[in-house]
Amino acid sequence: MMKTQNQATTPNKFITDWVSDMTALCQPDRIHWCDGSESEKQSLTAEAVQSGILIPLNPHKLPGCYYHRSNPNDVARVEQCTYICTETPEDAGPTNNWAAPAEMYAKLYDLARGSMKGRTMYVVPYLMGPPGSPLCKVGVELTDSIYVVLSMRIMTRMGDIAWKQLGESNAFNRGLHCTLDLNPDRRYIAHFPHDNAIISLGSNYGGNVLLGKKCLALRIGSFLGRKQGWMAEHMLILGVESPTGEKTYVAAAFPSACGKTNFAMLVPPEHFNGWKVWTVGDDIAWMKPGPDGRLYAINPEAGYFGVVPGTNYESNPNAMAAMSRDTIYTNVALTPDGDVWWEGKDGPPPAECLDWRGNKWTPDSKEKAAHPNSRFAAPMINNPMLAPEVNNPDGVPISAIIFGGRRADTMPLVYQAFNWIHGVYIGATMGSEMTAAAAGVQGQVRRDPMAMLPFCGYNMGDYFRHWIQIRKALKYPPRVFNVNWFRRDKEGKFLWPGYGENMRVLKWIVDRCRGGADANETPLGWVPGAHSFDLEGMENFDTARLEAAQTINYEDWRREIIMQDELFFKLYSDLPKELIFQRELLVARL
Ligand code: GTP
Ligand code: SPV
Ligand code: MN
Repeated sequence: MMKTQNQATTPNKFITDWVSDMTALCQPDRIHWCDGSESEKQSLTAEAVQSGILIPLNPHKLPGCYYHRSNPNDVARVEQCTYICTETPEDAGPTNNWAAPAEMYAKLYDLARGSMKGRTMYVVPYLMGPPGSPLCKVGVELTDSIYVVLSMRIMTRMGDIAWKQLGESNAFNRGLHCTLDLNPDRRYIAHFPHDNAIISLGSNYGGNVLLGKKCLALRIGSFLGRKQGWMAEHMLILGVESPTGEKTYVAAAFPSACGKTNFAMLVPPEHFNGWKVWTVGDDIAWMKPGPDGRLYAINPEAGYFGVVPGTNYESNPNAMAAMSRDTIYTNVALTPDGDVWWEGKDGPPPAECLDWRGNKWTPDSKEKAAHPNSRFAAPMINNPMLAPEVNNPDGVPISAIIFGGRRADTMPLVYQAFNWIHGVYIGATMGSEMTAAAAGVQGQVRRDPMAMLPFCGYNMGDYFRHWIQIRKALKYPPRVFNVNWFRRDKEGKFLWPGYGENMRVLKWIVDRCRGGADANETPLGWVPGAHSFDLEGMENFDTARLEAAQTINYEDWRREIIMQDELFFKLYSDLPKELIFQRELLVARL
């Protein structure tokens, strides 16, 4: 029998019925309906601190910041436990794990039954997208994790604002999250696209449990987008402002831990006096053709769940500012004075600290102090370069789409697709080295089409077809580019300095979109012409390294095409013929 409960904060019958069904299933001791208020944040934070889930950080150095350690077996997304439960396996396609919806519901409800005994069930209403936007979606997450509630409060527009948008409607995503005992054998991230529902069990980490993010905004979102004529993409959105105040917006798809947050927060080098880069979003874009024939994008999120290691005042000062207050740090190292530390932070390492597992760490330790996938959750309003358009319900018009992976070889620093369909082919055949953002082997190159391999909620072949189709609704399709910040020399050093210097690549892209910069034709696509790529102010940079970064090595490309074929074989029966034709054209050009 339930002991306490605050009043349901919405009269919506669909909500109250569903919450009472899930209450009967999970049998929590208490229900807490979240309103999103400041006082609620304070009381939940105090409770989390008291129970040891959050550790307050030094209020002078990091005001409003807290520290969290996850279970060491629960530090990243788990693709092998992620399911798309469509009616048929063909609907989910060969790149997703599939299970029959009825069987999956039965199995997961069995695991969830009684799992919240002695615990509180939090009802977390949230919006994905600016209120009033035609793309904005309502989600409700039922969770027994106070860490999830406080993180969702940062990552989404959480609280009564969502009830207001929902009204009496039944159009909301139903998300159920039960922490269980964190046994990896009972870990499931299951999506039911036809029901707009998600069940996540047995994890308490990031993309597995902040259900608005990868589960709703990408997997369910991509499924809905195909039906409704829009796109849900794993893309950052940024605005480039010229010294005369002209703004150009671009969206870029890089796989997990391949540089989206960094690119979205880029600070131009000194040479680009008067140029500004504004962040609209750092991870997810929802895009829809507008009435004027351009492609418009919104960022559905309200915060950043960013990779911490490697972040410092040189590589990403805006991220450092964003995580300087009101931030939850997960799995970094904790110093004796209540500060946080990680590999790649400014300054020397602490003489002693506690590592992400809570063990004593010194600079002589062999293990890393921070987990490679340690993260910060920071409100986007902390970002000094937050684009004011982020709250615009109509979004921003996209001039360029950029694809990019983490490739030690083969892929040039930058090239431009000949046209839209060629651009779709480039995105569809993307490859990237695997990173710590997902559990599994690191460093191995795998195909990750449009950076959506772990996030596409339906058949990847149909997803490619959707990309091809969208072109028909666009009078002014974005130009498409490919970049690679991660090509290496023989010694294993990055050929291109990256980070702020990526402004030079971005500037060429913006110039191309505005019909400015010249380009040379290669078998891969257009590359910067001799005088259109600005290297001024890079006194210590050897231009031979740029040439090496741009080299097309035909031996590498033969291997690349064979690797691309592996994905095409897997998808063969669903693959749009246009892409096979693009493959033939590329082989002929090479
Ligand atoms: P998710 O949040 O997992 O989707 O990652 P992301 O795509 O936002 O990647 P992020 O910007 O957090 O960067 C991931 C890693 O790549 C960090 O360790 C960065 O330091 C590194 N990185 C980012 N940009 C560059 C770059 O231009 N050059 C090099 N060499 N490394 C970079
Ligand atoms: C990613 O893996 O692409 C992330 C981190 O952005 S998570 O939210 O854990 O999916
Ligand atoms: Mn991501």
